[in-house]
Amino acid sequence: MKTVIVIPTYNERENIQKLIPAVEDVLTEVPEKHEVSILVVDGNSPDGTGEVVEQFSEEYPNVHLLLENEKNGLGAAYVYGFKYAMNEMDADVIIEMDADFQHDPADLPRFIKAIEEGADYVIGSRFVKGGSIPKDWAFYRKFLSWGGSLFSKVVLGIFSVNDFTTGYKASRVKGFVDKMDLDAILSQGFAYKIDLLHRMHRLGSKIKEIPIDFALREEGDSKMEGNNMLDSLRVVLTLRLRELQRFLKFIVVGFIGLFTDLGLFNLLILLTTLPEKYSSGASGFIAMNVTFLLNNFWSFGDSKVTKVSNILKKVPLYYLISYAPIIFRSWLINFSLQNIADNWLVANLAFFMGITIGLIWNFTFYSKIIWQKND
Ligand SMILES: Nc1nc2c(ncn2[C@@H]2O[C@H](COP(=O)(O)OP(=O)(O)O)[C@@H](O)[C@H]2O)c(=O)[nH]1
Ligand SMILES: [Mg+2]
Repeated sequence: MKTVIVIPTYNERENIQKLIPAVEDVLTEVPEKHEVSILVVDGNSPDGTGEVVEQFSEEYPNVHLLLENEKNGLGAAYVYGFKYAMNEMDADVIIEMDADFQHDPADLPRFIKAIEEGADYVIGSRFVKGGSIPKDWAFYRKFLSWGGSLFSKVVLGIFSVNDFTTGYKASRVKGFVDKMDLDAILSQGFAYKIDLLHRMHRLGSKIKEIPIDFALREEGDSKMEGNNMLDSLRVVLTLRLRELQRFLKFIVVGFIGLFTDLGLFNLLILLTTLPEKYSSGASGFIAMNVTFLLNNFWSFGDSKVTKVSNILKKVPLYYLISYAPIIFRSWLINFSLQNIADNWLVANLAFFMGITIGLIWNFTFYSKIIWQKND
């Protein structure tokens, strides 16, 4: 397994001088079968961080330097590093790590082990049992950090994660990072982390949080941009809004499907001699295909399937998913009439409940199985 530790730097000369040997030291504990490299992405630091890394790369063959033209933000640096790690270094796993010792190199083997044990996305979490943020942080800083994660959790509905803005992580490339359009990441800065996490989650990655102690910076100053908070808020809300848009479009498609079905059914019974049973079957089948196409090219258009062979694979799945709630609804109505009361109101309440559950069911499985988001 090839692992690349991507470390972005800007004016981290003092830190990187100590960090590279420290990481190399820890890597001696990692089993031989793992090939681990260090890729420093330097934003053309005026303090000569790049030169230091270059010297190290002569001493250690697994140390690489990627030089940006200028400081472009943390997200931009990582995207550059991710692409290089995948395309030029053949990475199976990418680890994100800061250069300032806020991330303890001693934790590295735990990340690698967790991936080896089957996790696709390992999050070094400060907000789980055993994890921590610096005690010396002012109350407002602790609150912002914790509150920001709670906010993201609730708004994005990703309840399995407790730390949304931690920078110490490991991601599996195959099936996950390689499926993302990294150029479409929502932020050039710190907030890219939230978008990346959201994408990993949407791709169905197996997420594991491991506790980390987030230390104080050893040398130098934070490069965190002042607009960080607002930018993160923007990313969280944009992601939510996009999801909401998909959902609203999906509801509209549902209505179009309903009217197509009803219209065709009436046309068939009025204009042909087909028995009602077959007319209903035919109109339902056509409506289902119409909704597939509308969902594919519109509601879920940002992850549409275009290759005919892929469409042919997805369509039967779509039928299966979509028929399940219809069968369930019939059962629910029957059950309610027999067990609650046999009247019009109960039948309609059960019908409405069935539709609501069906909507959630369909939307969930369309999103997770048919149209996985990978932009
Ligand atoms: N290449 C590059 N590295 C950056 C940039 N911004 C921050 N870094 C590095 O990213 C890591 C995390 O940044 P840091 O300032 O410590 O963020 P903080 O821990 O949130 O205060 C450090 O190693 C920085 O040197 C950037 O714009 N470009
Ligand atoms: Mg830092």
